[in-house]
Amino acid sequence: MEKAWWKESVVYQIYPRSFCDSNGDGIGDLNGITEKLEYLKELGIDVIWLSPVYQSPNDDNGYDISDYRKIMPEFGTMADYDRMLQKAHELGIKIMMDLVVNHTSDEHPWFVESRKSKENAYRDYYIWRDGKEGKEPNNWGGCFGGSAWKYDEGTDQYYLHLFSEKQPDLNWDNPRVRKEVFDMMIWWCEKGIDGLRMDVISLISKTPGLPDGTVGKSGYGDFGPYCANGPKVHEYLQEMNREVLSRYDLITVGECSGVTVEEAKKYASLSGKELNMVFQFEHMDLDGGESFKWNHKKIPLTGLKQIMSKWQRELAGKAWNSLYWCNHDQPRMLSRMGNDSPKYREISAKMLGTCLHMLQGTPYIYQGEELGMTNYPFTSLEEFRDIESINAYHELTEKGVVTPEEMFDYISYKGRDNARTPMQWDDSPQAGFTAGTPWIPVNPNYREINAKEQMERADSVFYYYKKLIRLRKEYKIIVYGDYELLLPDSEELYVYLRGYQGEKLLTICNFTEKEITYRLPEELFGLAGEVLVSNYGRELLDKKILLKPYEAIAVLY
Ligand code: TEU
Ligand code: CA
Repeated sequence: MEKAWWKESVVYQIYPRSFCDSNGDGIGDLNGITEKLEYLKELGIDVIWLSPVYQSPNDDNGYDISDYRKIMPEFGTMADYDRMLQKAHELGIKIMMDLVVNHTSDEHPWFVESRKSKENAYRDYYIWRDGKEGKEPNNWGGCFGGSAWKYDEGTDQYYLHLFSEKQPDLNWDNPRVRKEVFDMMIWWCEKGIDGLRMDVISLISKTPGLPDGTVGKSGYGDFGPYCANGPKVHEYLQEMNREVLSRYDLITVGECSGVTVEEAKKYASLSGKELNMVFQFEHMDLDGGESFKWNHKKIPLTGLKQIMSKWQRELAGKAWNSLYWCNHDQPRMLSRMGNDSPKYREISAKMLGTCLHMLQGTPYIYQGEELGMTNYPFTSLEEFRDIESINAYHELTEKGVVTPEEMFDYISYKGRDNARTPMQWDDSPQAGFTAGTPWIPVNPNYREINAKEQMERADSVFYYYKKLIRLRKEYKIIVYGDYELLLPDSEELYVYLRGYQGEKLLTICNFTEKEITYRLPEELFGLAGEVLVSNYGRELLDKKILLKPYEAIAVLY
């Protein structure tokens, strides 16, 4: 397989609002990130994916952009940005920017113009339609509740917004829109950025006619089949690749809700006509249900293994995988598939890290994951900030679909704010995140869980992650080896075997707090194995071993 730096990299995601506040206003900022670059250097990551830092009214925390070429004043200035970029580069760290171009903010000048009149030169930058018999143009619901259409009195038409009503969808079928987006991308590339993470890029091409979707529990139709992997998405991404991406040496990942392996083979084909890789959602959606993700179910391990294995196997030699357990849209994986009680928190965090980092693909670490940060212990609705959780709470309880008690439990368990509480730097007030009042409460467990404590202790989650990252640099089998799932039916163990140029790498992860006997596969009998990493400090692996709670071990043969 052809080697590439982005296949060998480890990416670290920063959610700027919650990373580090340098000026005491309670909001993380660019100078805060610059201060912490040495910390990331110590961890050993190669690339930072920076969630949006552009000018935005913050209806969806920066995923609603009103000026793509300006920095949000709360985050600093363009000079601060340039300093951050320069220092990152001096330390050998690359910067991947978030590209949010399925939609803009309704405060973006294009939309301000567009809504002025039907004749306006920018009208066709967005998706406007007449109502049908006094109602919305079709039955689609938006991701953040309600209809996906908003009526605009001025021109007596509706505009489409798959997310909040302050996030109108751009009309990618308009060549002028594509040209504007590509020009803006070139502007950032010329600044020297190293990569792009593309927000819901799978949704940019809508099926003509915008047919009604199947109605779900919310009472609205599902836009998925008519927006995800739409008819022209590959054509547009190939155009983007020709016009922009191919001219620079970038790492690119498309966030592709609704993506299947078949589609991913096109988006992320090794032929390089579109993107390097995609973020798929299948493993994260395993605990979803009738009302979207709102429930308190657990991801079944057999299901997780089946999906991870499908992606490992099917993309092999054809396309490239991304690997993630966490991001700013997901609750903490440690509280979801690990065990966040004091007894097992660290050991299970290391197990989850091992399980992900020994797979094929480019791993993404979300801020705080390397410390074993957990979900937040919510006690009231006032502690939530996220538009998705708040809207869903009101919509589902008011419709009587879910009781308020149940819904509170669901958003506490699954809500995105679990990932967005401030990064825990030390045990001083507000976890050293801010000298002021943080925009969202700090998790009270910061006194035990924080970067300072982790860095003072050799057996911490931090140093374990550091080792996982280093192993990927040292052993090509981790990056390029093939993959075979063992024990597919075990609801307790995730075991897989990688192979590369005559070597074998066995990874064993116990996802339970039980002690479990494990027998080595016969093909490895008699071979001398070298333990690459073990969360219990095990130094060799016998033919038959008693795995400890949440034990993980990777052995090279
Ligand atoms: O997320 C897209 C997306 O699919 C989410 O709506 C996801 O389903 C949800 O967050 C899971 O709870 C991207 C961004 O990552 C997210 O932060 C934005 O809110 C969204 O796009 C709109 O830009
Ligand atoms: Ca600040």
